[in-house]
Amino acid sequence: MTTKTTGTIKGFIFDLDGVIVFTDKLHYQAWKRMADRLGISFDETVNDRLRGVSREESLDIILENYHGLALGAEEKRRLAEEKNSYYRELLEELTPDAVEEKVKDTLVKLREQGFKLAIGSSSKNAGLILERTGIAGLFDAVSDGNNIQRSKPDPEVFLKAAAFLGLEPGDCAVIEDAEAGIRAAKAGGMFAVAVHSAAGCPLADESLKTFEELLNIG
Ligand code: B16
Ligand code: MG
Repeated sequence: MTTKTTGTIKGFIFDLDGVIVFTDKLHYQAWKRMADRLGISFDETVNDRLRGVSREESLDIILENYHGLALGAEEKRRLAEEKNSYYRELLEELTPDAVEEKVKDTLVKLREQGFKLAIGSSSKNAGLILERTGIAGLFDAVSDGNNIQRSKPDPEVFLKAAAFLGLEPGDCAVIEDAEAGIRAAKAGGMFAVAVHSAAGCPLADESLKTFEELLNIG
């Protein structure tokens, strides 16, 4: 990493799925269960396109490989609900061990250094995930799929997170594993930090190899 110290960062806004906790593999299992039932081809490559994308938009991407009769809005709503019920079954098995120690340690250190921390997630299940993993208390604010009208790459979820923290967008760094999230951060005027599957994204201001490198930003 080429450490860029902007000097203006006062808060960090973290994507949840794929950054703080690897629920991405649970999303995959749940969509796969629904897709298999309908005979839809669905693999990790398609799954990668769902990162940071809302439940409804994810379903539309999966249905690109559905060759049955056209589905109406009500049938699509039921399919999205079916997937969500499979996903929530899997979330019930989450424990605090699902969050890596190095992630928790880094969050604690950032707090000790005086930074404000928020979640900025497209998920409507963010509250349940934070509760099951026991890390809700590490964040000053949560902006998630329940308080937005438009999903990433629209910046709404991050702009709301910054507002909840009482900070200007330009004072915030966003940590993301999805290109849609990096786009959202840049559209919102924030410093965009890419990790995991987004690392190397040319739109990002910074790419990290390890989560702990966050301690060098700001
Ligand atoms: P839900 P993030 C996103 O979370 C996931 O990456 C994406 O795969 C999912 O479709 C979306 O949340 C909505 O999730 O169905 O639980 O409301 O990466 O923005 O934290
Ligand atoms: Mg994500």
